[in-house]
Amino acid sequence: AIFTIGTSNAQSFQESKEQKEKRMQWFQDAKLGVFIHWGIYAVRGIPESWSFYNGYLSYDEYMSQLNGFTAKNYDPVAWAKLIKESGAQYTVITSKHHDGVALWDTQASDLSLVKKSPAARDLLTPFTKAVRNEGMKLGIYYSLLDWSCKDYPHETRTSMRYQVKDDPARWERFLEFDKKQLTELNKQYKPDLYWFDGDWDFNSATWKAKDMASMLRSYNPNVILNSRIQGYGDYETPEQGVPIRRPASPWWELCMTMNDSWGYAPTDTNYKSANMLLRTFVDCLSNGGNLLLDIGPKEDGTIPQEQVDILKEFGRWTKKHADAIYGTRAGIPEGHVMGYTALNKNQDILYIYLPYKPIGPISVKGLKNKVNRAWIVGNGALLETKVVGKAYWSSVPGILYFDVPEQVQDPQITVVA
Ligand code: FHN
Repeated sequence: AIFTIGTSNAQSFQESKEQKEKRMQWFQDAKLGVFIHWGIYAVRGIPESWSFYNGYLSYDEYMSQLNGFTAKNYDPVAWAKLIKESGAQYTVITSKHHDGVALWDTQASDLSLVKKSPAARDLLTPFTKAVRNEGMKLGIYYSLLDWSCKDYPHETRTSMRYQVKDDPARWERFLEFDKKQLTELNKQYKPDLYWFDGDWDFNSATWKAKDMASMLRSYNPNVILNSRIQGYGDYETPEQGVPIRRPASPWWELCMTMNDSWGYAPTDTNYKSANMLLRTFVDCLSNGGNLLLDIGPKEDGTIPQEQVDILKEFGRWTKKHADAIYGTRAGIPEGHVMGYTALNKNQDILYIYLPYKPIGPISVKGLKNKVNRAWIVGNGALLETKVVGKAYWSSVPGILYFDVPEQVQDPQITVVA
């Protein structure tokens, strides 16, 4: 199949199934990314953008947080190192959320932390450099809608500025505004991935999504786009929970918060434990997807300790179990083994993630091929296996059993290969 994305005014874009697979390879192999929601909402620790849109406080009160955004302890190199240490292979940072406040020195408007906050500098550029220095891929989050831009039709939940059909020229101006900002991001950072958000008010034709995708690809033909660009995305973007049914696409990514907030929210103490998040991670692996785990730094650039601790525990676990993470593919269907599974690329190693302390042996049903050996990932200890119920005259595969001795178990999730 050839997919064509192209228009008269932007470079046309064609790719075969094989080319797409090649373009998506780093993403499919990466498995873990870290998401960063950093903006003025961290000053009061309130929900990003939605707090004024939903009327919890006025727009002016919300925007007055600009005066408290200092970034005075911001250390982008330390951020990148911590993210790398977690085992993430890529990171996605909010360049602009729905509130319209840009983290870089945009020329499209004055609304940036550079021009309007005491931080008074470009916060995006040093981070993008640090990310690349750590050998990670760079993703940029960009909200297509902008509740501050006077040319965007929706203002708050209860007030609309205008209807697109009544003033198409004004909507055109808004699209040009987005295009100008995206062009700046393309030229300054050439991200490996764009993480769009806020496309829900309009359809693909109104967004001119085809032109937009084409324009982005004209700057970087290998760029990867998430699905929130109305039909022109490369992968699915579920939020806050692993889909119950395995997604049909081989490319998907779950984005998830550590507590219930995307940005810094000191009153939200509803943190998931590292164990809960690691379970979610292996659930993603077993269904062939990635986890994009979110952090919300404070206005001064400090990452909350709870979040640092979780990233470090991810780091311990991912380092030990690297073989069973990076480059793996979705596992065997449910019902064969009590636990999550994934396969290596060659499809000749089965990884079994055990999110519990086994009482007695683990059993695997329905393995038709001979098992050469079984071992504990990250430790190498060989396990004794035993097959029962396989008679030489029968095609029934029998049941494979093995014990996982206490001393080789991981404190979080043990992995058997
Ligand atoms: O409205 C946003 C929300 O604030 C946050 O950025 C999440 C991240 O996926 N996306 C939106 C809702 O889907």
